Amino acid sequence: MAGAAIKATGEGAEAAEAERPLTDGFHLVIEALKLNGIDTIYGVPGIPITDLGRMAQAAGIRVISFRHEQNAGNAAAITGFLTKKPGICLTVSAPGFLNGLTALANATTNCFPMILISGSSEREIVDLQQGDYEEMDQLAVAKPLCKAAFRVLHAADIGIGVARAIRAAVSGRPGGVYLDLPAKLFARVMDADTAAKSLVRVIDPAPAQIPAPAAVARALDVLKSAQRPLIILGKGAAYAQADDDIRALVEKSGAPFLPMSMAKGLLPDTHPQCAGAARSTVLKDADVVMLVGARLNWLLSHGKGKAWGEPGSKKFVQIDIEPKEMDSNVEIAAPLVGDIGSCVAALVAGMGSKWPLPPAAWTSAVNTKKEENIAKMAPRLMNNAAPMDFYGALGALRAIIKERPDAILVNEGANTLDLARGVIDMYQPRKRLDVGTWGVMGIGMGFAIAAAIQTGKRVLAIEGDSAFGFSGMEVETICRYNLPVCVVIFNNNGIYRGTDVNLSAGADVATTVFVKDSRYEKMMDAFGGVGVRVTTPDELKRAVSAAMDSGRPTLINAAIDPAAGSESGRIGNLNPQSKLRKK
Ligand SMILES: Cc1ncc(C[n+]2csc(CCOP(=O)(O)OP(=O)(O)O)c2C)c(N)n1
Ligand SMILES: [Mg+2]
Repeated sequence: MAGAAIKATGEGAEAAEAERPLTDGFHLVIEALKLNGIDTIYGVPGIPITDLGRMAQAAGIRVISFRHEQNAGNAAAITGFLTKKPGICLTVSAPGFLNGLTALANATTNCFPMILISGSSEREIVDLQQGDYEEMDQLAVAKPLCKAAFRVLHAADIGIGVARAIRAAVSGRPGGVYLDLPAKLFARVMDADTAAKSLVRVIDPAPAQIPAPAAVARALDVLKSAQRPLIILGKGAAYAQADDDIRALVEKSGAPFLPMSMAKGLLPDTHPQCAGAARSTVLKDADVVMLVGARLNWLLSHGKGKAWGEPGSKKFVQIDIEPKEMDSNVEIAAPLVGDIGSCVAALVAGMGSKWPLPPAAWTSAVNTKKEENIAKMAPRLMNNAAPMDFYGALGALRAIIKERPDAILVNEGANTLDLARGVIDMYQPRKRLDVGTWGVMGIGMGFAIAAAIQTGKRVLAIEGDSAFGFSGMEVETICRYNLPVCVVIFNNNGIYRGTDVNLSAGADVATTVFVKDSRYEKMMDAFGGVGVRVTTPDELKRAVSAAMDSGRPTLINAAIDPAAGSESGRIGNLNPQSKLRKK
């Protein structure tokens, strides 16, 4: 192994012994990762992991250094989503660790497999709280925020520690894992042969979880009983990489389907059964809803309330790998517990060749609604007004993705997010990456960088001006690694809108307002990329096309009418209002 270069020093009779090859903690961590197919690490260097990054790079792992750990963590998280292997984020102790922790918690919430590996300070000093350099009991802090947390104290345990972390991240419902490596561990030396034997290759890290035949039969019975079936595809379905079986399930069933944000493109949004443009109709009127890797959380109004029509009017079939997910918000008539691929394959097999199509009254009612809504939207997307509104700008970007369906779209913001999700059709699986379950700002540049690195495809990041600010410094990282990322900032001078006024007589601007007409494109210029400012949809389309053709790091500052957005985008209903506030 790589550590064999180190020789023990000794004297006299111990000379032979001294020639025994040795290795150390640094090499063992790297070898353990490589043995398990880890080829990329995202992180920020510093004590005690600077050499670990260097040596990992020397050993052939791609080590991508970021400007802030949260962005490195987000890159690792989305790598997990895209590859089904844990993405690795490497951070320094206490503050670096905490910076990475938001991404780890977000990965766990979104069921993305990732491992946050963090160096930590000396246990003896930390535990006696004697004020070590970057002192923190990181394991205790991480534990409630991730799926599993481990600490390795002995070099001989590095292999097993890495193996446990990998298996914990990807098996069952995937999630974030914390691996604590105290500084002393890296320099610990051990006999190279013994060390090699201590490494663990994780066999079958995410074993198939086959659904019970009775549960499959029950699910099919419920689906068959439907007069108005609906299939909802969640990002769990996208993660599963069971694209052909999912398509077969949807097409055999003949049911309208609704993709959740990151499941868009599993089947094209232009598919005749896609009910994305008739969302409120299908949610309200369906009588049987089959959830495929989608949770009944806030994003689906918890499966109840006004959006879901008459109380008790629906039966749910739910496919999920996590048994606890069943009945989380409403009764599930047919729980199907297993991995999505196995469950969907079993359903397709059970449907046979004579599965009845849903009543035409249902599918044609959905289609009528859908066509009505699409027709209503069309002229808004064609408007070439300046200043641009969201729809005009998104109409241009929608055309770009239609022309380049294999490009990856990253998206965050409020209006910029909600409207782009609705307007931009996706055509291929796992091409839309966004704020996920938490609606978190700050994923933009980390996701974009990892998407470019993992897939080699063009990346288009559509960012609200506020959203961009959370990770904007990583444009330097994009330039440093010369990544084919085009960032488009929807610049409406603030959060939701740029027109708010300070309610007091004070001189400060309102809390949601930024510097007017900021020249974000100069940030990209500063690092050698292409910076462009555009004010019309035509200019926007031209600039993005050029960026997608060239693959050069590009930032397009798109001036959007500061009055065009609405408060909180499409989720203003979640925003508490003061009864006392004057309107
Ligand atoms: C980490 C985090 N902090 C704060 C928020 C609250 N938040 C939601 S959207 C948003 C920014 C919206 O503004 P912008 O990105 O400019 O989008 P716009 O609506 O203006 O298009 C903020 C700060 C959040 N979701 N996540
Ligand atoms: Mg904005």
